[in-house]
Amino acid sequence: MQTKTLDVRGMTCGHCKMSVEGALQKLDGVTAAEVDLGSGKVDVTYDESKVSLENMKAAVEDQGYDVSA
Ligand code: 9UX
Repeated sequence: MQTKTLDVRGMTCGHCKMSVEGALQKLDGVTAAEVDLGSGKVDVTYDESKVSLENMKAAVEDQGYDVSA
């Protein structure tokens, strides 16, 4: 298990938080995703044998946000 922090731009309201957390938590291998709206940081805990950083970034981008890690 591993934890990483993603930087997401464009999240401003609580719905953004829910969309991004939901999209990440839906991925097989992600066990926790927590958005901090103020900073745009997203802490994700995941099993690196099941899901990659690229998978997670793609899931966030699919929700319409720019992401870097
Ligand atoms: Mo809230 Mo986020 O109206 O893109 S869902 S700002």
